[in-house]
Amino acid sequence: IAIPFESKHVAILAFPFGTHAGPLLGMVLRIAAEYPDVRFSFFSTRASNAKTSALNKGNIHIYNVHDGFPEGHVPRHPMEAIGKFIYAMPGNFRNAIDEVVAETGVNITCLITDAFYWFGAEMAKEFDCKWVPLWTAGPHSVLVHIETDLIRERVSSKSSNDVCDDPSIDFLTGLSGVKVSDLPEGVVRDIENPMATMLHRMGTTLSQATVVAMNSFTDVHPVIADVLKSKFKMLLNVGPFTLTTPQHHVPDEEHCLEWLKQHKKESVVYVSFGSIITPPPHELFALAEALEECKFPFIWAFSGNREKQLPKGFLERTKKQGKIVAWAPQNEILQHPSVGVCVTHCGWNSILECMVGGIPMICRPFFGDQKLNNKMLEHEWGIGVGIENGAFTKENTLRALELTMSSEKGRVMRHKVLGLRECALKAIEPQGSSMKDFTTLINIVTS
Ligand code: U2F
Repeated sequence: IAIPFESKHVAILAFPFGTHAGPLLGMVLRIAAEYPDVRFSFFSTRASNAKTSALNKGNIHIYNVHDGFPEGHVPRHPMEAIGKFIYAMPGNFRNAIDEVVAETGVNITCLITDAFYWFGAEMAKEFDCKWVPLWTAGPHSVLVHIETDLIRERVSSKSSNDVCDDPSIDFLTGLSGVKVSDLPEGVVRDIENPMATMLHRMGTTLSQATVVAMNSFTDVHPVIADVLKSKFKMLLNVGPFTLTTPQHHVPDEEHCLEWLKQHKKESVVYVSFGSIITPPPHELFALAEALEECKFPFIWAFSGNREKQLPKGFLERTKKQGKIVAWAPQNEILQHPSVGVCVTHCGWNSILECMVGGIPMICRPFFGDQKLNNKMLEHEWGIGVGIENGAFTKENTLRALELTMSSEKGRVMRHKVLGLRECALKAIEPQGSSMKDFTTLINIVTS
């Protein structure tokens, strides 16, 4: 029987901050390409759609949703923007979806959302459709949100009987050695803010999803993958997205890749703190001093004010040694053989890109899942080293650079990360786990 044109309608609800909407759009691009007769309506804010260059394309239609602010208001801080947006949802999404359904006359048959959106469970019931949340970070971090109630209960009873004020959460399979101080804020402390409430609600509703998709591959942590499988109706590891979905092209205006060619194998330090973070001024200063003194060539993705925030004369003195760019073609840089280490805030996308590139990491986490990611990089996978005492000083940064670039420990780290790279490449072979999971995902979304 011929299926009538656009009888299927997939609505996609993106989280419009950090690196969330881009990977979600990439996943949708891949699904949509295989089913041109299914309509995909992608909803995010105007600012987010502009950043991901989301344009109407074939069967993908892009819509702006209200960001929660009056017209023309510019938020002073990312947290202000996030708070207001959370306050505006799900109403803003619901209004936009209702308009599109009325306009097209095609009901929603599948709802794909950022996993943050706990209300997806209820909305899917109302639409009588499937709910497919995408968790854009690692398996260990979603587990702590699922187990938040248990963690809170155990930790409060522990700390009242115990002298220890940083208890471990080793009662959770796969997370031995993880302490409360490694957890995202909002799990145990500071639990009332909008982000914390959203993540807590997410943890209690993901089990209702038709399937939970994750930007990961099974061998990242098979034990936790099994635990998650027992919590969800279905878990599909469909990453790493850099290998499984079309990537947003970052222009190389400053010719970083050409510059890398002039350097020896594994000799260059790459520095980036993702899309939200700029380290505090004294740490930027210390990092710059360490880079200059270590003499390793470097590329630094630096979005701040170079002249004001870096040491006096630094730009002039290091113009041969280093390259500073506002936004780098990071994914390609991390695949280049000249790169020896990545200094990172431990965002999940950067970690996956380092795994695929076979690059060890120096970790300076800031918020959310980043401390937990740092813990896993150091203690579970042995492919990263944390900055001593958690903040850059010239001395501790020099020690971390020395360790990763020139010591036996660094060599072992590189060996281990190359092992993970192999696993990622295996997962995307035609019969590999991520490829199989992607096929299942496409079938569920489009059937
Ligand atoms: C949030 O992460 P971020 O956006 O801060 O950081 P990443 O997950 O590491 O993603 C950064 C992406 O931006 C790219 C880089 C990554 O794909 O290749 N990029 C670039 O192309 N050029 C640059 O100069 C710098 C970066 C959050 F903060 C994290 O804690 C979460 O783990 C993450 C995923 O949920 O989202």
